[in-house]
Amino acid sequence: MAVGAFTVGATTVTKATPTATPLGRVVPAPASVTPGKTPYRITHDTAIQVDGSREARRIGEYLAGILRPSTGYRLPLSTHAGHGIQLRLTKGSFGAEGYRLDSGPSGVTLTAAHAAGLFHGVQTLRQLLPAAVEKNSVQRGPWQIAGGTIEDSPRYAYRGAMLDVSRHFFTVAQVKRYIDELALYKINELHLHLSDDQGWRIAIDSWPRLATYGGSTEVGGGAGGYYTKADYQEIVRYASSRYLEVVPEIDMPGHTNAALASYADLNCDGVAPSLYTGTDVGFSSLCVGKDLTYDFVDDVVRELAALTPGRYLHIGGDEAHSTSHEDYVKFMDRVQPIVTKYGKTVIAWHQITGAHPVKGALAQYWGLDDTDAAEKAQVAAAAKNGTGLILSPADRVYLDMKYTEDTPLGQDWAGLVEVKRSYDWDPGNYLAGVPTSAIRGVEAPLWSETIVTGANIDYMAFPRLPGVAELGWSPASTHDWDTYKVRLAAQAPRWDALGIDYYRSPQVPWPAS
Ligand code: TNX
Repeated sequence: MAVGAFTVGATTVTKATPTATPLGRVVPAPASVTPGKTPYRITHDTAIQVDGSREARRIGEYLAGILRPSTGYRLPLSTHAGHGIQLRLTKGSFGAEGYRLDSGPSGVTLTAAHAAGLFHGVQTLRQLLPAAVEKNSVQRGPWQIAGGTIEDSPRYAYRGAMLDVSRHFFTVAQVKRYIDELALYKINELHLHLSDDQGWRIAIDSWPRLATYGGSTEVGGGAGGYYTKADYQEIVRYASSRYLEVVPEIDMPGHTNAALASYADLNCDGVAPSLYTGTDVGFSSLCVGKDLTYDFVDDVVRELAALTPGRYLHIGGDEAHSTSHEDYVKFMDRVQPIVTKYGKTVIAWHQITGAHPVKGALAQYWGLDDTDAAEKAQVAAAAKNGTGLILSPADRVYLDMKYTEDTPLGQDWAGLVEVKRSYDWDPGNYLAGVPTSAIRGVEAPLWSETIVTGANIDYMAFPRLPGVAELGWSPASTHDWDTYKVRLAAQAPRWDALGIDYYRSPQVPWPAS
């Protein structure tokens, strides 16, 4: 707080006026920050200037949608030059997602080469404003943005979060809310785990019982649910309006009880098992020897690929404990070409590296710090051979792991994962023998065996998710727990304003509320 003096009648009154949030106090940490002297102050006559492009206008509307309710200002969109907030798309060396923010007394300008960069810049701008800007009713300002320049672009192109909508089903509205939370931290990939033993969550026209029967329950025996094609497209559209790409996953050949229960013919013995509502893993397998299995996969992949504008299709491949190794390899050899035939890049859990990953495939590592050396070496060998890696070490970034023994939700098979532990590692040197170029990024999965409500999602994701987002975005040179925890703590009033529940870790110096 700065202290300002003013005079009322004959008395001089000293009043604390809030200073602007320092330019670098955002999550993820920007690549470069040059503080200036004088802040910009948003007032009733601020306008949001956009260039002629449709995308800049759309992002301007999005920004106005955040600022108008809390400031109470009109903040009209305009294409005329003048003072205010400017959003500009121009050629420049910003990269696919980078941006530049210039702030001074006459305005704030965000410049980027691509819309995603402008959008990420808007998230930075948002975090530089007081947390009350997130509220839905008129709040007191002042609405200052510190002066200076930020030049920012991501370390990794793939910065993901996964939501398991199979173990418990989440509605379109719940997924949209999570998308908004992810966007605030510049996450750009939303991986949806759409099928598992406990539920099939996406309508497939050629195999309708997958959704109507296979989607009719969930862990604990609740009603489950599934996305119609229109629902799924609505999620994809909303994600893309927040510059996130949807990565759909159909987990195969294990984790398939819901499909096997829906169609008896998919089973080697022709007998459909019951629906499953427990939390065991590794007991189901598609029938690798049957041709029908590949007709099924072809239909599912074809329909899902057609609904998905994104580049990727995730085929799972983890915990296939009921599939022999030989069958697993055979299955993956047949299924990966189906994915590429429909124009998608294969992603699979890192067990795929024990088979033959196709050219261009990405493997998602979900081992632990102490996963045995042979398994890590197999992943590293695949990486040397050209398989890209997404890092999701379970004892670091699995958002369903308990923070401490007392965490009411979550599991602990990978260990207890406090906030510092989830942040304090480097994706760049996590796996020995992996070429730097093989690391495509990081992803924080949220498995939902114990996660039932939107508030449960928030509590497990916050405050760990912003740390994973920072590992994916910020240069390694900014990595420092002691300064990170202060920036993280400063996010809490924003979560309060947004109604985001979070774990009040004693490791983080939260502001007194
Ligand atoms: C392991 S991680 C699984 C999931 C579980 C999760 C629970 C992975 C690829 N498989 O089936 O939901 O643990 O933490």
